[in-house]
Amino acid sequence: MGIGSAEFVVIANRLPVDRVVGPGGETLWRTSPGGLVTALEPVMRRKGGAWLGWHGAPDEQMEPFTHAGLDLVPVPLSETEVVEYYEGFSNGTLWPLYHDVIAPPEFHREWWDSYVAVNRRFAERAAQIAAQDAVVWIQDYQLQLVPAMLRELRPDVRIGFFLHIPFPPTELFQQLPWRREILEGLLGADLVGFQLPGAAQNFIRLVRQRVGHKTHRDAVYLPDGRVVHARAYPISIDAKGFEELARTPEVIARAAEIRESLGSPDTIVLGIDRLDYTKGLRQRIRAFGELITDGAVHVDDAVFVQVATPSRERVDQYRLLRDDIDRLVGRINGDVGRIGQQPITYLHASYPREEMAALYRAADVMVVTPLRDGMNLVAKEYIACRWDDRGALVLSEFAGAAGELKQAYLVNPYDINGMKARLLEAMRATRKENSRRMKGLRKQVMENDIDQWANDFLADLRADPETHHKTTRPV
Ligand code: GDG
Repeated sequence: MGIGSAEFVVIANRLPVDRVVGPGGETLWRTSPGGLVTALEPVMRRKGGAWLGWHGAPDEQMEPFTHAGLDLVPVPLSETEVVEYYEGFSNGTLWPLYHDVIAPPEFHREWWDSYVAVNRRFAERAAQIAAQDAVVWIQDYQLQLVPAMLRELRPDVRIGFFLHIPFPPTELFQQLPWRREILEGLLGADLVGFQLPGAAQNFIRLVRQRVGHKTHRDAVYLPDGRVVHARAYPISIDAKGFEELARTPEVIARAAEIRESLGSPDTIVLGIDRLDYTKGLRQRIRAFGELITDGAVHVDDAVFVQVATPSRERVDQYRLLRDDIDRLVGRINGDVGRIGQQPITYLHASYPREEMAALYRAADVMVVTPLRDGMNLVAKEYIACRWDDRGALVLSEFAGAAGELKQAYLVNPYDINGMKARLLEAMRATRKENSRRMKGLRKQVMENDIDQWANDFLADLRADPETHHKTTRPV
Protein backbone atom coordinates (compact mmCIF):
# COMPACT_ATOMS: atom_id res chain seq x y z
CA MET A 1 0.00 0.00 0.00
CA GLY A 2 1.67 3.19 -1.15
CA ILE A 3 0.89 6.69 0.06
CA GLY A 4 -2.09 8.11 -1.81
CA SER A 5 -3.16 4.78 -3.31
CA ALA A 6 -6.03 3.62 -1.11
CA GLU A 7 -9.28 3.62 -3.11
CA PHE A 8 -11.37 2.89 -0.02
CA VAL A 9 -10.47 4.19 3.42
CA VAL A 10 -12.23 3.45 6.69
CA ILE A 11 -11.44 5.84 9.53
CA ALA A 12 -12.31 4.84 13.09
CA ASN A 13 -11.00 5.77 16.50
CA ARG A 14 -9.42 2.32 16.90
CA LEU A 15 -7.79 -0.07 14.51
CA PRO A 16 -9.70 -3.36 14.48
CA VAL A 17 -6.86 -5.17 16.29
CA ASP A 18 -5.38 -5.47 19.79
CA ARG A 19 -1.73 -6.07 20.51
CA VAL A 20 -0.98 -9.17 22.56
CA VAL A 21 2.27 -10.76 23.69
CA GLY A 22 2.89 -14.19 22.19
CA PRO A 23 4.22 -17.25 24.05
CA GLY A 24 7.81 -16.38 23.14
CA GLY A 25 7.41 -12.73 24.19
CA GLU A 26 6.85 -11.62 20.57
CA THR A 27 4.27 -9.03 19.54
CA LEU A 28 1.11 -10.44 17.99
CA TRP A 29 -2.07 -8.76 16.80
CA ARG A 30 -5.51 -10.14 17.47
CA THR A 31 -8.75 -8.92 15.94
CA SER A 32 -10.54 -7.12 18.78
CA PRO A 33 -14.18 -7.42 19.97
CA GLY A 34 -16.68 -4.50 19.97
CA GLY A 35 -19.66 -3.28 17.98
CA LEU A 36 -17.82 -1.30 15.36
CA VAL A 37 -15.20 -3.93 14.63
CA THR A 38 -17.73 -6.73 14.52
CA ALA A 39 -19.64 -4.62 12.03
CA LEU A 40 -16.93 -3.54 9.62
CA GLU A 41 -14.37 -6.33 9.54
CA PRO A 42 -16.14 -8.55 6.98
CA VAL A 43 -16.84 -5.55 4.73
CA MET A 44 -13.22 -4.41 4.80
CA ARG A 45 -11.92 -7.84 3.93
CA ARG A 46 -14.19 -8.21 0.96
CA LYS A 47 -13.76 -4.75 -0.48
CA GLY A 48 -10.06 -4.35 0.33
CA GLY A 49 -8.82 -0.96 1.44
CA ALA A 50 -7.05 0.73 4.29
CA TRP A 51 -8.23 1.19 7.87
CA LEU A 52 -6.98 4.23 9.73
CA GLY A 53 -7.14 4.30 13.52
CA TRP A 54 -5.32 4.40 16.83
CA HIS A 55 -3.36 1.23 17.63
CA GLY A 56 -4.06 1.36 21.35
CA ALA A 57 -0.64 2.25 22.80
CA PRO A 58 -0.27 5.85 24.01
CA ASP A 59 2.86 7.83 23.13
CA GLU A 60 3.95 5.38 20.46
CA GLN A 61 4.50 5.93 16.73
CA MET A 62 3.93 2.96 14.39
CA GLU A 63 4.38 2.35 10.69
CA PRO A 64 1.46 1.02 8.59
CA PHE A 65 1.22 -2.79 8.61
CA THR A 66 -0.93 -5.63 7.32
CA HIS A 67 -2.81 -8.02 9.59
CA ALA A 68 -4.98 -10.88 8.38
CA GLY A 69 -5.26 -9.29 4.97
CA LEU A 70 -6.22 -5.83 6.26
CA ASP A 71 -4.03 -2.78 5.54
CA LEU A 72 -3.81 -0.93 8.81
CA VAL A 73 -2.57 2.64 9.22
CA PRO A 74 -1.90 3.57 12.87
CA VAL A 75 -2.58 7.12 14.08
CA PRO A 76 -0.64 7.99 17.25
CA LEU A 77 -2.23 9.42 20.40
CA SER A 78 -0.36 10.82 23.38
CA GLU A 79 -1.28 9.78 26.93
CA THR A 80 -2.77 13.26 27.46
CA GLU A 81 -4.87 12.88 24.31
CA VAL A 82 -6.16 9.53 25.49
CA VAL A 83 -7.30 11.27 28.68
CA GLU A 84 -8.68 14.42 27.04
CA TYR A 85 -9.87 13.43 23.55
CA TYR A 86 -10.91 9.81 24.18
CA GLU A 87 -11.85 9.34 27.83
CA GLY A 88 -12.72 13.02 28.18
CA PHE A 89 -14.55 14.60 25.26
CA SER A 90 -15.61 11.37 23.53
CA ASN A 91 -16.68 9.34 26.55
CA GLY A 92 -17.21 11.96 29.25
CA THR A 93 -18.96 14.60 27.10
CA LEU A 94 -20.41 13.17 23.87
CA TRP A 95 -21.32 9.64 25.00
CA PRO A 96 -23.59 10.73 27.90
CA LEU A 97 -24.95 13.74 25.96
CA TYR A 98 -25.91 11.61 22.96
CA HIS A 99 -27.45 8.94 25.23
CA ASP A 100 -30.07 11.31 26.64
CA VAL A 101 -27.87 12.51 29.53
CA ILE A 102 -28.42 9.29 31.52
CA ALA A 103 -25.17 10.36 33.18
CA PRO A 104 -24.31 14.06 33.34
CA PRO A 105 -22.00 15.13 30.50
CA GLU A 106 -18.97 17.19 31.49
CA PHE A 107 -17.88 20.16 29.42
CA HIS A 108 -14.19 21.06 29.59
CA ARG A 109 -12.49 23.38 27.14
CA GLU A 110 -9.18 21.50 27.22
CA TRP A 111 -11.01 18.27 26.29
CA TRP A 112 -12.50 20.05 23.31
CA ASP A 113 -9.11 21.43 22.21
CA SER A 114 -7.71 17.93 22.31
CA TYR A 115 -10.70 16.58 20.30
CA VAL A 116 -10.04 19.19 17.60
CA ALA A 117 -6.31 18.41 17.47
CA VAL A 118 -6.83 14.63 17.22
CA ASN A 119 -9.57 14.96 14.60
CA ARG A 120 -7.18 17.10 12.55
CA ARG A 121 -4.47 14.44 12.77
CA PHE A 122 -6.87 11.76 11.49
CA ALA A 123 -7.97 14.02 8.62
CA GLU A 124 -4.38 14.83 7.63
CA ARG A 125 -3.33 11.18 7.63
CA ALA A 126 -6.39 10.20 5.59
CA ALA A 127 -5.59 12.97 3.10
CA GLN A 128 -2.12 11.42 2.63
CA ILE A 129 -3.23 7.85 1.98
CA ALA A 130 -6.43 8.30 -0.04
CA ALA A 131 -6.16 7.87 -3.81
CA GLN A 132 -7.61 10.43 -6.23
CA ASP A 133 -11.44 10.31 -5.96
CA ALA A 134 -11.26 7.66 -3.23
CA VAL A 135 -14.22 6.76 -1.05
CA VAL A 136 -13.61 7.56 2.62
CA TRP A 137 -15.92 6.27 5.34
CA ILE A 138 -15.56 7.90 8.76
CA GLN A 139 -16.98 6.14 11.79
CA ASP A 140 -18.61 7.45 14.91
CA TYR A 141 -18.77 10.15 17.52
CA GLN A 142 -15.05 10.41 18.23
CA LEU A 143 -14.42 11.79 14.72
CA GLN A 144 -17.25 14.17 13.91
CA LEU A 145 -14.93 16.99 12.78
CA VAL A 146 -12.99 14.82 10.32
CA PRO A 147 -15.46 15.14 7.40
CA ALA A 148 -15.04 18.94 7.08
CA MET A 149 -11.31 18.84 7.84
CA LEU A 150 -10.72 16.18 5.19
CA ARG A 151 -12.87 17.95 2.60
CA GLU A 152 -10.76 21.06 3.04
CA LEU A 153 -7.60 19.06 2.29
CA ARG A 154 -9.03 16.73 -0.34
CA PRO A 155 -12.10 18.09 -2.14
CA ASP A 156 -11.86 15.25 -4.67
CA VAL A 157 -12.81 12.38 -2.32
CA ARG A 158 -16.32 11.10 -1.55
CA ILE A 159 -16.85 11.33 2.19
CA GLY A 160 -19.31 9.27 4.19
CA PHE A 161 -19.89 9.44 7.93
CA PHE A 162 -21.80 6.96 10.08
CA LEU A 163 -22.84 7.58 13.68
CA HIS A 164 -23.17 4.32 15.63
CA ILE A 165 -24.80 5.89 18.67
CA PRO A 166 -28.05 7.87 18.92
CA PHE A 167 -28.15 11.47 17.74
CA PRO A 168 -29.90 13.37 20.53
CA PRO A 169 -33.03 15.50 20.40
CA THR A 170 -32.28 19.13 19.60
CA GLU A 171 -32.93 20.34 23.19
CA LEU A 172 -30.13 18.13 24.50
CA PHE A 173 -27.69 18.73 21.67
CA GLN A 174 -27.99 22.48 22.22
CA GLN A 175 -26.29 22.10 25.61
CA LEU A 176 -23.02 21.48 23.83
CA PRO A 177 -20.87 24.63 23.85
CA TRP A 178 -19.36 23.49 20.51
CA ARG A 179 -22.65 22.49 18.85
CA ARG A 180 -22.10 24.55 15.74
CA GLU A 181 -18.59 23.23 15.15
CA ILE A 182 -19.83 19.64 15.39
CA LEU A 183 -22.67 20.28 12.93
CA GLU A 184 -20.30 21.97 10.50
CA GLY A 185 -17.81 19.13 10.91
CA LEU A 186 -20.44 16.56 9.92
CA LEU A 187 -21.59 18.68 6.99
CA GLY A 188 -18.19 18.08 5.38
CA ALA A 189 -19.53 14.64 4.42
CA ASP A 190 -21.58 13.90 1.30
CA LEU A 191 -23.66 11.40 3.23
CA VAL A 192 -24.27 11.33 6.99
CA GLY A 193 -25.70 8.02 8.17
CA PHE A 194 -27.59 7.34 11.39
CA GLN A 195 -29.09 4.19 12.92
CA LEU A 196 -32.67 5.52 12.89
CA PRO A 197 -34.73 7.96 10.80
CA GLY A 198 -35.49 10.02 13.93
CA ALA A 199 -31.79 10.70 14.45
CA ALA A 200 -31.39 11.88 10.86
CA GLN A 201 -34.38 14.18 11.38
CA ASN A 202 -32.86 15.57 14.60
CA PHE A 203 -29.70 16.38 12.65
CA ILE A 204 -31.51 18.03 9.76
CA ARG A 205 -33.60 20.13 12.12
CA LEU A 206 -30.50 21.30 14.01
CA VAL A 207 -28.70 22.20 10.81
CA ARG A 208 -31.66 24.31 9.76
CA GLN A 209 -32.06 26.01 13.15
CA ARG A 210 -28.46 26.40 14.25
CA VAL A 211 -26.47 26.75 11.04
CA GLY A 212 -29.25 28.30 8.96
CA HIS A 213 -28.90 26.13 5.85
CA LYS A 214 -31.87 25.28 3.68
CA THR A 215 -33.10 21.73 4.07
CA HIS A 216 -35.69 19.59 2.37
CA ARG A 217 -36.51 16.09 3.60
CA ASP A 218 -33.14 14.30 3.91
CA ALA A 219 -31.12 16.94 2.04
CA VAL A 220 -29.15 19.96 3.24
CA TYR A 221 -28.34 22.65 0.65
CA LEU A 222 -25.06 24.43 1.31
CA PRO A 223 -24.34 27.93 0.01
CA ASP A 224 -21.55 26.57 -2.25
CA GLY A 225 -24.03 24.34 -4.13
CA ARG A 226 -23.04 21.13 -2.37
CA VAL A 227 -25.85 18.87 -1.16
CA VAL A 228 -25.44 16.71 1.95
CA HIS A 229 -27.81 13.85 2.64
CA ALA A 230 -28.72 12.53 6.09
CA ARG A 231 -30.38 9.11 6.19
CA ALA A 232 -30.92 6.06 8.37
CA TYR A 233 -28.96 2.83 7.84
CA PRO A 234 -29.77 0.45 10.71
CA ILE A 235 -26.59 -1.57 11.29
CA SER A 236 -26.65 -5.35 11.50
CA ILE A 237 -24.37 -8.36 11.96
CA ASP A 238 -22.75 -11.16 9.98
CA ALA A 239 -25.91 -13.17 10.51
CA LYS A 240 -24.90 -16.23 8.49
CA GLY A 241 -21.50 -16.35 10.19
CA PHE A 242 -23.16 -16.40 13.62
CA GLU A 243 -25.65 -19.03 12.62
CA GLU A 244 -22.92 -21.27 11.20
CA LEU A 245 -20.89 -20.90 14.37
CA ALA A 246 -23.95 -21.74 16.48
CA ARG A 247 -24.50 -24.93 14.46
CA THR A 248 -21.02 -26.36 15.05
CA PRO A 249 -20.87 -29.48 17.26
CA GLU A 250 -18.38 -27.73 19.57
CA VAL A 251 -20.73 -24.82 20.27
CA ILE A 252 -23.73 -27.13 20.71
CA ALA A 253 -21.77 -29.31 23.15
CA ARG A 254 -20.52 -26.28 25.04
CA ALA A 255 -24.08 -24.91 25.35
CA ALA A 256 -25.16 -28.22 26.95
CA GLU A 257 -22.20 -28.06 29.29
CA ILE A 258 -23.11 -24.51 30.34
CA ARG A 259 -26.68 -25.60 31.14
CA GLU A 260 -25.43 -28.50 33.18
CA SER A 261 -22.94 -26.46 35.16
CA LEU A 262 -25.76 -24.05 36.03
CA GLY A 263 -27.65 -26.96 37.59
CA SER A 264 -29.81 -27.75 34.54
CA PRO A 265 -32.51 -25.18 35.36
CA ASP A 266 -35.75 -24.98 33.34
CA THR A 267 -34.92 -21.48 32.23
CA ILE A 268 -31.64 -19.73 31.59
CA VAL A 269 -32.01 -15.97 31.31
CA LEU A 270 -29.01 -14.23 29.74
CA GLY A 271 -27.68 -10.69 29.46
CA ILE A 272 -24.48 -9.75 27.60
CA ASP A 273 -23.34 -6.13 27.52
CA ARG A 274 -20.35 -3.90 27.77
CA LEU A 275 -20.39 -2.69 31.36
CA ASP A 276 -21.96 0.67 30.51
CA TYR A 277 -24.56 2.82 32.27
CA THR A 278 -26.56 3.05 29.05
CA LYS A 279 -27.23 -0.70 29.00
CA GLY A 280 -29.80 -0.80 31.83
CA LEU A 281 -27.99 -3.49 33.81
CA ARG A 282 -29.14 -2.19 37.16
CA GLN A 283 -32.83 -2.17 36.20
CA ARG A 284 -32.63 -5.64 34.66
CA ILE A 285 -30.88 -7.19 37.66
CA ARG A 286 -33.39 -5.57 40.00
CA ALA A 287 -36.30 -6.91 37.96
CA PHE A 288 -34.96 -10.45 38.00
CA GLY A 289 -34.03 -10.22 41.70
CA GLU A 290 -37.55 -9.09 42.58
CA LEU A 291 -39.12 -11.94 40.62
CA ILE A 292 -37.15 -14.31 42.82
CA THR A 293 -37.86 -12.50 46.12
CA ASP A 294 -41.57 -12.14 45.22
CA GLY A 295 -41.69 -15.90 44.70
CA ALA A 296 -42.89 -15.53 41.09
CA VAL A 297 -39.77 -17.39 39.98
CA HIS A 298 -38.11 -20.08 42.04
CA VAL A 299 -34.32 -20.30 42.35
CA ASP A 300 -34.53 -24.00 41.45
CA ASP A 301 -36.19 -23.18 38.14
CA ALA A 302 -34.38 -20.22 36.68
CA VAL A 303 -30.93 -18.68 36.68
CA PHE A 304 -29.83 -15.36 35.34
CA VAL A 305 -26.41 -15.17 33.72
CA GLN A 306 -25.09 -11.67 33.21
CA VAL A 307 -21.87 -11.16 31.26
CA ALA A 308 -20.54 -7.62 31.63
CA THR A 309 -17.54 -7.01 29.40
CA PRO A 310 -15.02 -4.62 30.99
CA SER A 311 -15.19 -1.21 29.35
CA ARG A 312 -13.69 2.32 29.77
CA GLU A 313 -12.36 1.41 33.18
CA ARG A 314 -10.49 4.66 33.66
CA VAL A 315 -13.62 6.81 33.29
CA ASP A 316 -15.13 7.64 36.73
CA GLN A 317 -18.76 6.87 35.86
CA TYR A 318 -17.76 3.36 34.76
CA ARG A 319 -15.86 2.64 37.98
CA LEU A 320 -18.87 3.74 40.01
CA LEU A 321 -21.18 1.57 37.91
CA ARG A 322 -18.99 -1.48 38.41
CA ASP A 323 -19.10 -1.10 42.21
CA ASP A 324 -22.83 -0.55 42.05
CA ILE A 325 -23.51 -3.72 40.05
CA ASP A 326 -21.14 -5.76 42.25
CA ARG A 327 -23.08 -4.65 45.32
CA LEU A 328 -26.49 -5.26 43.79
CA VAL A 329 -25.66 -8.77 42.57
CA GLY A 330 -23.99 -9.59 45.89
CA ARG A 331 -27.06 -8.46 47.82
CA ILE A 332 -29.53 -10.47 45.75
CA ASN A 333 -27.42 -13.62 45.78
CA GLY A 334 -26.82 -13.16 49.50
CA ASP A 335 -30.52 -12.71 50.22
CA VAL A 336 -32.04 -15.50 48.19
CA GLY A 337 -29.18 -17.82 47.22
CA ARG A 338 -28.65 -21.24 48.72
CA ILE A 339 -25.55 -23.40 48.95
CA GLY A 340 -24.65 -24.28 45.37
CA GLN A 341 -27.55 -22.19 44.04
CA GLN A 342 -27.03 -18.59 43.15
CA PRO A 343 -29.86 -16.94 41.23
CA ILE A 344 -27.46 -14.59 39.44
CA THR A 345 -24.20 -15.67 37.84
CA TYR A 346 -22.32 -12.46 37.20
CA LEU A 347 -19.24 -12.53 34.99
CA HIS A 348 -17.12 -9.41 34.61
CA ALA A 349 -15.08 -10.74 31.72
CA SER A 350 -14.72 -10.89 27.99
CA TYR A 351 -15.06 -14.15 26.03
CA PRO A 352 -14.16 -15.54 22.61
CA ARG A 353 -16.86 -15.56 19.93
CA GLU A 354 -17.39 -19.33 20.27
CA GLU A 355 -18.23 -18.95 23.96
CA MET A 356 -20.60 -16.08 23.15
CA ALA A 357 -22.37 -18.30 20.62
CA ALA A 358 -22.61 -21.13 23.18
CA LEU A 359 -24.12 -18.72 25.71
CA TYR A 360 -26.65 -17.53 23.12
CA ARG A 361 -27.48 -21.18 22.37
CA ALA A 362 -27.91 -21.96 26.06
CA ALA A 363 -30.19 -18.99 26.78
CA ASP A 364 -33.95 -19.58 26.82
CA VAL A 365 -34.61 -15.90 27.36
CA MET A 366 -32.26 -13.12 26.26
CA VAL A 367 -32.66 -9.77 28.01
CA VAL A 368 -31.45 -6.67 26.20
CA THR A 369 -32.74 -3.68 28.14
CA PRO A 370 -30.67 -0.55 27.44
CA LEU A 371 -31.97 2.83 28.60
CA ARG A 372 -30.73 4.13 25.25
CA ASP A 373 -28.74 2.33 22.54
CA GLY A 374 -27.93 3.26 18.95
CA MET A 375 -28.82 -0.21 17.67
CA ASN A 376 -27.64 -3.15 19.86
CA LEU A 377 -25.96 -5.99 18.05
CA VAL A 378 -26.25 -8.48 20.92
CA ALA A 379 -30.00 -8.74 20.27
CA LYS A 380 -29.37 -9.56 16.62
CA GLU A 381 -26.59 -12.04 17.41
CA TYR A 382 -28.88 -13.95 19.74
CA ILE A 383 -31.50 -14.23 17.02
CA ALA A 384 -28.96 -15.38 14.43
CA CYS A 385 -27.84 -18.18 16.78
CA ARG A 386 -31.42 -19.48 17.34
CA TRP A 387 -31.53 -21.63 14.21
CA ASP A 388 -34.11 -23.96 15.77
CA ASP A 389 -36.57 -21.05 16.23
CA ARG A 390 -36.52 -21.52 20.00
CA GLY A 391 -35.84 -18.90 22.65
CA ALA A 392 -37.28 -15.48 23.44
CA LEU A 393 -35.93 -11.96 23.22
CA VAL A 394 -36.89 -9.33 25.78
CA LEU A 395 -35.90 -6.01 24.22
CA SER A 396 -35.94 -2.38 25.32
CA GLU A 397 -38.02 0.05 23.31
CA PHE A 398 -35.05 2.40 23.58
CA ALA A 399 -32.66 0.18 21.65
CA GLY A 400 -32.45 1.15 17.99
CA ALA A 401 -33.04 -2.54 17.22
CA ALA A 402 -36.61 -2.24 18.52
CA GLY A 403 -37.48 -0.44 15.28
CA GLU A 404 -36.94 -3.67 13.33
CA LEU A 405 -37.41 -6.44 15.90
CA LYS A 406 -41.15 -6.07 16.37
CA GLN A 407 -41.76 -9.66 17.50
CA ALA A 408 -39.55 -9.27 20.56
CA TYR A 409 -41.09 -8.84 24.02
CA LEU A 410 -40.70 -5.07 24.11
CA VAL A 411 -40.17 -3.36 27.47
CA ASN A 412 -39.64 0.07 28.97
CA PRO A 413 -36.57 -0.53 31.17
CA TYR A 414 -37.48 2.35 33.49
CA ASP A 415 -40.68 0.50 34.39
CA ILE A 416 -39.49 -2.29 36.69
CA ASN A 417 -42.96 -3.79 37.19
CA GLY A 418 -43.61 -3.76 33.47
CA MET A 419 -40.26 -5.40 32.85
CA LYS A 420 -40.99 -8.11 35.45
CA ALA A 421 -44.31 -8.86 33.79
CA ARG A 422 -42.79 -9.11 30.30
CA LEU A 423 -39.95 -11.27 31.56
CA LEU A 424 -42.42 -13.66 33.16
CA GLU A 425 -44.49 -13.69 29.99
CA ALA A 426 -41.42 -14.61 27.93
CA MET A 427 -40.41 -17.30 30.43
CA ARG A 428 -43.88 -18.83 30.56
CA ALA A 429 -44.87 -18.57 26.91
CA THR A 430 -45.57 -21.79 25.04
CA ARG A 431 -42.90 -23.10 22.74
CA LYS A 432 -45.29 -22.47 19.87
CA GLU A 433 -45.72 -18.80 20.75
CA ASN A 434 -41.99 -18.21 21.14
CA SER A 435 -41.23 -20.03 17.94
CA ARG A 436 -43.78 -17.92 16.07
CA ARG A 437 -42.07 -14.78 17.35
CA MET A 438 -38.58 -16.12 16.71
CA LYS A 439 -39.42 -17.00 13.10
CA GLY A 440 -40.39 -13.39 12.45
CA LEU A 441 -37.28 -12.08 14.18
CA ARG A 442 -35.03 -14.43 12.24
CA LYS A 443 -36.51 -13.41 8.92
CA GLN A 444 -35.70 -9.79 9.72
CA VAL A 445 -32.11 -10.43 10.88
CA MET A 446 -31.11 -13.03 8.29
CA GLU A 447 -32.40 -10.87 5.43
CA ASN A 448 -30.87 -7.63 6.65
CA ASP A 449 -27.29 -8.43 7.47
CA ILE A 450 -24.11 -6.42 7.69
CA ASP A 451 -23.35 -6.78 3.98
CA GLN A 452 -26.69 -5.27 3.16
CA TRP A 453 -25.99 -2.39 5.53
CA ALA A 454 -22.57 -1.61 4.08
CA ASN A 455 -23.76 -2.03 0.49
CA ASP A 456 -26.71 0.30 1.05
CA PHE A 457 -24.55 2.98 2.60
CA LEU A 458 -21.75 2.72 0.06
CA ALA A 459 -24.12 2.60 -2.90
CA ASP A 460 -25.76 5.83 -1.72
CA LEU A 461 -22.36 7.38 -1.05
CA ARG A 462 -21.06 6.50 -4.49
CA ALA A 463 -24.22 7.60 -6.28
CA ASP A 464 -23.40 10.18 -8.95
CA PRO A 465 -23.15 13.55 -7.16
CA GLU A 466 -24.99 15.12 -10.12
CA THR A 467 -28.12 13.24 -9.20
CA HIS A 468 -28.21 15.13 -5.90
CA HIS A 469 -28.77 18.36 -7.76
CA LYS A 470 -31.86 16.89 -9.41
CA THR A 471 -33.55 16.64 -6.03
CA THR A 472 -36.23 19.30 -5.76
CA ARG A 473 -34.78 22.39 -4.20
CA PRO A 474 -36.83 24.18 -1.57
CA VAL A 475 -38.29 27.49 -2.63
C1 GDG B 1 -22.07 0.58 19.62
C2 GDG B 1 -23.46 1.17 19.91
C3 GDG B 1 -24.42 -0.25 18.10
C4 GDG B 1 -19.43 -7.95 23.84
N1 GDG B 1 -18.80 -8.65 24.79
C5 GDG B 1 -18.00 -9.53 24.14
C6 GDG B 1 -18.17 -9.36 22.77
N2 GDG B 1 -19.05 -8.38 22.61
C7 GDG B 1 -19.53 -7.91 21.30
C8 GDG B 1 -20.95 -8.33 21.06
C9 GDG B 1 -21.42 -7.29 20.06
C10 GDG B 1 -20.59 -6.08 20.46
O1 GDG B 1 -19.52 -6.52 21.26
C11 GDG B 1 -21.41 -5.09 21.26
O2 GDG B 1 -22.22 -4.38 20.36
P1 GDG B 1 -23.53 -3.63 20.82
O3 GDG B 1 -24.24 -3.16 19.61
O4 GDG B 1 -24.34 -4.53 21.65
O5 GDG B 1 -23.05 -2.40 21.74
P2 GDG B 1 -21.86 -1.27 21.74
O6 GDG B 1 -20.55 -1.85 22.07
O7 GDG B 1 -22.33 -0.22 22.70
O8 GDG B 1 -21.82 -0.69 20.24
C12 GDG B 1 -24.55 0.17 19.56
C13 GDG B 1 -23.00 -0.67 17.79
O9 GDG B 1 -22.04 0.31 18.19
C14 GDG B 1 -22.82 -0.93 16.29
O10 GDG B 1 -23.20 0.17 15.55
O11 GDG B 1 -25.28 -1.34 17.86
O12 GDG B 1 -25.82 0.74 19.78
O13 GDG B 1 -23.56 1.57 21.28
O14 GDG B 1 -21.05 -7.65 18.76
O15 GDG B 1 -20.98 -9.64 20.58
N3 GDG B 1 -17.55 -10.11 21.84
C15 GDG B 1 -16.70 -11.07 22.30
N4 GDG B 1 -16.47 -11.28 23.63
C16 GDG B 1 -17.11 -10.54 24.58
O16 GDG B 1 -16.90 -10.77 25.78
N5 GDG B 1 -16.06 -11.85 21.41
